[in-house]
Amino acid sequence: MMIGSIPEEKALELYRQLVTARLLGDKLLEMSQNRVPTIPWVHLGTGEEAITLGICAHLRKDDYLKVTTRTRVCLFAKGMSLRDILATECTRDLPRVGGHYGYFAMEYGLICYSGTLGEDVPVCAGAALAAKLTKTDRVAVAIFGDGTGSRGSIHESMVAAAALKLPMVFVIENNQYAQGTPAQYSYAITDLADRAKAYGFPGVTVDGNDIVEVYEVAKEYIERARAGGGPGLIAAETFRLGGHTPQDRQSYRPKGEVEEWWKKDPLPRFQKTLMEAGMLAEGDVARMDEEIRAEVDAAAEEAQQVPFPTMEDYVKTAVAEL
Ligand SMILES: Cc1ncc(C[n+]2csc(CCOP(=O)(O)OP(=O)(O)O)c2C)c(N)n1
Ligand SMILES: [Mg+2]
Repeated sequence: MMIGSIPEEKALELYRQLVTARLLGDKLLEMSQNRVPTIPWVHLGTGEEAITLGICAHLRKDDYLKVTTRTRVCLFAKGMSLRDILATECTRDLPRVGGHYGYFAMEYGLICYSGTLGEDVPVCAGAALAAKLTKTDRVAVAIFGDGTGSRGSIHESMVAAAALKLPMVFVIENNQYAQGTPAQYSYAITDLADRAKAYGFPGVTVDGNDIVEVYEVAKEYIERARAGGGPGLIAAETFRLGGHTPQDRQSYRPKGEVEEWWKKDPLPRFQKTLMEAGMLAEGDVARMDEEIRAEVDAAAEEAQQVPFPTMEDYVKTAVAEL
């Protein structure tokens, strides 16, 4: 049995990953509210998880990936353990991931995301260039927000990636807002994938809340890049279901907008697809939920046992990285 081109086993794995990412985000919020020392900026991506997970389904551990701050809870799909993710979030495991909250972990091909938004995309393009020059078949994927997508660093990366035919996929995670600014205020075009034409590579807009569509398109774009066909742009339409941060009062939102988007939440949507296909039953949903909750709880406990780094740890890592 298949869902589109997704084999049943893979579809069930994706479902499990969607639940895991959601519960990990919830846990992060709970920890920050309970004053567990965490990274100060809890930028949750509730409802945006299908994009990173649909992409990671086609990435190897040695491929390069730059996520957004919202989708860092999906990094288990690139090989990080839940414990390591939460230990990083608790600022305990920082030297091992490069001493930065943005996750720089070459063992998982993770390019650090930058707090200065967009500065990380040229780094990702550099990784794609390295992959090409060293004649490996690695690819680099850079995921960034709709607000970030207008920065000059992204434009320059796209120009270079096109000219050098880099094995790279650019992904705009259009969650409709950059803090309080709606995406339609920032762009004179409605279809952000149209930008690809100007650079000379393919572009496509997908429903980022439909993991099946993301999976199919990501497969095509990543396979093409890996085979030497050059870069591409995927504009994934989604929605930031929560505030910019949990403290955001969201007074800039039109009435009813959030409620409408909750109806398109990728998690129950995919659950319904799997149930209709007979791959998932009510009992499986409840069982998986319980199992994953236990895994996330255990990871949170373990993460809080990881000692805080010492200055020596940082120095050791810095020297080792050189
Ligand atoms: C270069 C830069 N400008 C401004 C900021 C402040 N800032 C942090 S998050 C954010 C919104 C980014 O919007 P978007 O790229 O759409 O990502 P989203 O938060 O929606 O995931 C801004 C403006 C920053 N961190 N870096
Ligand atoms: Mg945004």
